[in-house]
Amino acid sequence: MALLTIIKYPDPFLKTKTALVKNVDDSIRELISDMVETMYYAKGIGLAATQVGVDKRIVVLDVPNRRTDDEEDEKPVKGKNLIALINPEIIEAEGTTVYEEGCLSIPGFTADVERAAKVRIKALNRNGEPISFEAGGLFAIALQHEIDHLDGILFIDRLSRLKREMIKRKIKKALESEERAL
Ligand code: GNR
Ligand code: NI
Repeated sequence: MALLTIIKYPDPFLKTKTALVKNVDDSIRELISDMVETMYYAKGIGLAATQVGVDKRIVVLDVPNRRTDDEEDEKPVKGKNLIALINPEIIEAEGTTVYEEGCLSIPGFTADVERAAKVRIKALNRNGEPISFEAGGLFAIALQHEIDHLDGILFIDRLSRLKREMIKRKIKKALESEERAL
């Protein structure tokens, strides 16, 4: 087990479109364990390999009270909801929803982001077996946020040009004043 370093914006590695995992072997499972440890340490609900400087399509998530869809009568799942996905893909998307997102790679900043409300995901699990499931609510939002990271996309890239330029300027200012404080 090891803690990994989370890369921060504007590091250009965050723009990497990561590579498919060809073989789910012990080294991949070890990377997943390290990503899970890092996600919990950083108190995130998800983490993508891109954020720890690894050029592989792997994400881990633990969204509290996640539900697999947004059916009215479905009870929220209690406890830990840890999931690791290899080569995840969105194969269906439905509806739209807006949520105030944050990112461990852009600490201290949030913005309202519009995404699909419901998604169907296809991926491999830790044993290299194919899985597919539907997600709604915050789980669906987090899945889209993490899969975006694997394509080099940050939540600020999903904002209107005006809002994106505003938040980028704010982040730049904050980073500059951090620099001056050193
Ligand atoms: O911890 C996280 N919280 C979060 C909140 C709203 C929408 C997306 C997220 S993901 C984020 C962790 C992270 O940056 N994952 O890439
Ligand atoms: Ni993020």
